[in-house]
Amino acid sequence: MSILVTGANGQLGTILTEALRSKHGSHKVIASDIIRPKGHQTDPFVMLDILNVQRIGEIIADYNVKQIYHMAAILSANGEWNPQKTWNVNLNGLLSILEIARLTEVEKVFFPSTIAVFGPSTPKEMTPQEVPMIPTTVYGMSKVAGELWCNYYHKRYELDVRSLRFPGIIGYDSMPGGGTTDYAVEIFHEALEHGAYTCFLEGQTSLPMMYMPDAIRAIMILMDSDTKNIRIRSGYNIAGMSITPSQLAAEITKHLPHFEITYHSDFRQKIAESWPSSIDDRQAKEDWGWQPQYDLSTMTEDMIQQLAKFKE
Ligand code: AKB
Repeated sequence: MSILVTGANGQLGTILTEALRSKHGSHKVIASDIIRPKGHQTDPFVMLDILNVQRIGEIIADYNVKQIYHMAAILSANGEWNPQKTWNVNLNGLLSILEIARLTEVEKVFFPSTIAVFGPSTPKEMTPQEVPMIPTTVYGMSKVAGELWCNYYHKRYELDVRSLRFPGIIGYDSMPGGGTTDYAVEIFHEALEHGAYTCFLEGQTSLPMMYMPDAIRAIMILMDSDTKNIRIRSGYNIAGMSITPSQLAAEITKHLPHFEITYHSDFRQKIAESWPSSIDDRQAKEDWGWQPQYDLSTMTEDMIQQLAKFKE
């Protein structure tokens, strides 16, 4: 049996593939992406355009795939440059995965959802699990629809599909691409390389974030949990920390006293303002024991230590 990761060259996909390989053995985890890996990904790697339904089917049959981590997606900021393409990749890609999983021997599917499913009419503070969801980005729209399809495939066909609503992910070993929360990774690289960063969000914009090790642990715990504990089949709220660019900059300054931040907001500011500032993840805690391990201070310390090693 093997495990397929789509979008394996992405920020989360890269690290998730490594984690799954350490757990299950390298040869059992098939990394796939539309672009060739830049170095990180080792074999087995297969090229896969998620809109190529026939190719998905061939990979699942050839490798006897029993679990799929469907990470391929276009993120919030990039999605706004090409709404139709984003809808097509994000929603039709998922529908192909769900349908092939239903018709084959695939036992479990993981679908990453996001805080982008929420919109301006959603309560901003400690956003509950079940709330109005009228997002303003096509990425958010595709993820709301995706959650509903996951729920549908579970209820109607008993497909074991599980999902998390990720906040912005901060990590040192892979770069985000095209998201609204990307500033929280860029800031570390710029702080270490140039001692300064111009942030594309305003200083007081509070957003939910999570350190990469917590994000990977959340996926692993969720996917290993007994099916009877998984009461939500759309997407679970999960929280790590809630931070603003100025709080993050102040924390970085404790380690790099000469670091300077300036602000020059762009279209991503509006997207950020439509999202929650903090998340109520009680249901994930109750159902499968979710507990984050990193806060702003421990995450910042580790990020700087790890990145400094790379830059030596
Ligand atoms: C983005 O900013 O688009 C993503 C997300 C919050 O889903 N990081």
